[in-house]
Amino acid sequence: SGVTEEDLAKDAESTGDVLTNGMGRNLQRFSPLTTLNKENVKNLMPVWAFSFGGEKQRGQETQPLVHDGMMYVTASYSRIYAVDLATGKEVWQYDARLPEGILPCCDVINRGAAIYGDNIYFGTLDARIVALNAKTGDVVWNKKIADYKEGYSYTAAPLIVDGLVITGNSGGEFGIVGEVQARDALTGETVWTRPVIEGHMGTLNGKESTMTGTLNATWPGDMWKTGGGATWLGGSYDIETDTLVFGAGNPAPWNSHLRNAGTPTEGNVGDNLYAASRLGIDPKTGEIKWHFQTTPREGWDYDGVNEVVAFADKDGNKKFATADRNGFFYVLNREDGKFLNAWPFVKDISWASGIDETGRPIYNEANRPGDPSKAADGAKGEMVFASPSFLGGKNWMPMAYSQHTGLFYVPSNEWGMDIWNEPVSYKKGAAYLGSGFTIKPNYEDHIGSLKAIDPATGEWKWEYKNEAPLWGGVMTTAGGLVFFGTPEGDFIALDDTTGEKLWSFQTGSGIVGQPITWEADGEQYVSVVSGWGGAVPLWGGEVAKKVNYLNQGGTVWTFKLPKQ
Ligand code: PQQ
Repeated sequence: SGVTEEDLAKDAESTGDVLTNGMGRNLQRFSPLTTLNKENVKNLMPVWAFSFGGEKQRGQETQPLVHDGMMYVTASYSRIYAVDLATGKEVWQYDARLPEGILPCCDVINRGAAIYGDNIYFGTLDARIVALNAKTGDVVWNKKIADYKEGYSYTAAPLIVDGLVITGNSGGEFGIVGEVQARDALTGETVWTRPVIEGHMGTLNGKESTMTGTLNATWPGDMWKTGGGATWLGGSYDIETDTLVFGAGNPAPWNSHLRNAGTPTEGNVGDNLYAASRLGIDPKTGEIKWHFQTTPREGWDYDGVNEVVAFADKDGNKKFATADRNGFFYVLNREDGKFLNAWPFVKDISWASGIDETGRPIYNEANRPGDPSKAADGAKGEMVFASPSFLGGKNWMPMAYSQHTGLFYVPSNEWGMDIWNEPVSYKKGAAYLGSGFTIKPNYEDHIGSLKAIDPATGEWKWEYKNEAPLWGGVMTTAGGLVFFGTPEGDFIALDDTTGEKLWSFQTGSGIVGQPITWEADGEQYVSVVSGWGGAVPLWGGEVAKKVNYLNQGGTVWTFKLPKQ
């Protein structure tokens, strides 16, 4: 009953299991199931709840996997559980022994596992990747991705393509270098590595392969050596074009004036490739096939990591869509990543007035935080109020695409920040920002905003407002439902065409997890993990104070309709 490449390839259509992060390689988070629908969802009831136990709580951002009568679910502090699907009883548990001194920037979270053959794969906060036997939880192999003492960590779900386990890395706030690595899934041996900051050398089968980009073309001096661009959200695989798609985070440090290689208006000098970009990568060799940079000369912490969803438009044209931290929703060509269109998906974007026909932002330079070296005291550059905040119009939490409505359901947040730059120099294992900031809500009554967006026009068909910032994944179904959770603890189903609330259930802690659905014996099940945390309570400034009453937790909730 080992999971094959074919099983992974048809995960989006097969309804009996959930084998990939994203509910299919296209990351649509769309289920063809209709058993549960607009008429009967009001009767949805919990069937079991599984607690992660212990005193370790904090953010539970995971997406469970379902296979062969078991659920595999990761938890905070690098834990993973196998749970009996029928009863909710634990079958095995594995806790990674984390060293003192790990440096995750944004909570001790994990976003999920991968499954292939007889193994389960998951990453740990000390920047390792572990293969476990799916039946027993015994360790098959355990490999180091990078040195946690330098600030590297790992929070994403690994990706499996053609017998390779493909991973990104975290650590962008510590001047690390973003990289994608591919290992043999059976042995854990490294096949290739691809740093995403130009000037760095890739490897293939233990030998140097090619340099990323052109040394110093878009970076001044040695800045590329500690250039950031963490590939921290993992990536996806587009089978149609045989391409891995990975995003790269913000360039380091945040202070963009330190990263200018010349006159910013000339060519792409100072763009800091390939930070704040999406990259198309050849899965066999690790060679970069294309790139699209969302925020060149990034200066607001607008990481370019957000997920890229593959879909077909109304005329059947194959496209990508991605909702960036910077507040713009992009549609790209699937063959070469070329820019097709972009529209705002949040209100009040202040740093750019739009995106030009080449895909480059039309900057509002007055909204770039000032250069501290030009300040009278040389210590604090001019402060600006910029929107969206550095936590983004949308952060890591995945959107969903419905083949039923042709709409994207985008979890967004309406907030801004005071931001200023400060002098900074690189020190191994220390924060490398050169910025200070305070996040503020843009509206009195809501920050969270789930929008239904038409990818042909950028039009918002409806908006569902939530008081606290939305921080969990979205799922949609052919039954006409949109599922998501709130930090206030409600797991909610909306009507996919009107946004009307059809059902909700209070889970006892904030939801920052990613819902799934599957079918067994003719019944449709829905699961979501509840447990408040992630970046908002840690970095949210005035917003964090506003939501500091929310309780932590760690529970998998599973629902279905009562038996007729
Ligand atoms: N992680 C969260 C979260 O899980 O709530 C939010 C963020 C991260 C961010 O806003 C980040 O900028 C971020 N950056 C990095 C990085 O640059 O390496 C890593 C992570 C992470 O691994 O969780 C986050």
